[in-house]
Amino acid sequence: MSDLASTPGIRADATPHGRVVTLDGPFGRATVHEHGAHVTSWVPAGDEEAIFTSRLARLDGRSAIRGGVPVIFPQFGPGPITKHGFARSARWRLAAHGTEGGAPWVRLDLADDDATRALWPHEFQAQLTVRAERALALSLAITNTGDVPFAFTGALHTYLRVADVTRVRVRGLEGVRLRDQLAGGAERVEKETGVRIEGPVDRVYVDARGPIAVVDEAAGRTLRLTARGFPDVVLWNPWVEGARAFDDMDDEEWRAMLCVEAAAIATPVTLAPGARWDGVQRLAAERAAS
Ligand code: TA6
Repeated sequence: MSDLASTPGIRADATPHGRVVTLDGPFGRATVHEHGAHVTSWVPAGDEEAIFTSRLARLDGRSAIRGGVPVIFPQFGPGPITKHGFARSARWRLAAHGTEGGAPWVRLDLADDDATRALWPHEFQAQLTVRAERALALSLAITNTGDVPFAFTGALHTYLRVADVTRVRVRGLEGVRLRDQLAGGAERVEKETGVRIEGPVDRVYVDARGPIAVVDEAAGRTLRLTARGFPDVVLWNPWVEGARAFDDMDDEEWRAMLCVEAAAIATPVTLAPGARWDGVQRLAAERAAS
């Protein structure tokens, strides 16, 4: 592996909460924090920010960052351990980097330690690889490094930046069974070809698989998400009251975000000793031709 400082398109800045890495290549610029392996920005070349990070996000090296792409592992929840698991607030380690076809990439690793085993008694290695390609590609790999099987749920809890969520349509979910978390988990089948956000939304679309297009009418842009290995999709917006209840989100910011999360929730992933699972999410932006 070449020295990070001399690799074109990659910069790592030391901060009190760990290193912050910038990938700046021909296809766009991404920012990823060692804290949580948390991506907080993706600016596709010639376009505007595609990821929402709250201006009140706590960057203290302990809290989960409000916005960006929290890595949810080993539990989406609700469940016996910390909500959304511990990976998003753990210090990952910048483990590898390089460029491929001109696109810079980094890999961050997290392994079990006393603190994680106190919460979840398993040995694992997690790796998040971030590639600033034509699409921002996030690959999460989980390996069972212990000698007993374990099961986990997880997600790439992606906060998309939109100009006005009330004018967004989400395509690609029609006909998919969903669990409405705001209705006690009641299930129904999505009827809309373009799902509109008209109030608080918190849904798990089970076995969605297809590509998702977030048509952001007010911005004149479509954000496209494709995933492999993550069968489910979570759609979430806290709306007015929900945003007010967060002290790390500004009251009006609910309008500028929509979470569309590649997830493995409905059927936990079981890994035998030595086995590895991986999932990838790609995010690309497309402008409507004028
Ligand atoms: O992914 C949707 C969700 O699980 C919601 O239920 C909502 O609470 C959100 O995530 C944010 O969770 P957080 O723990 O980051 O406040």
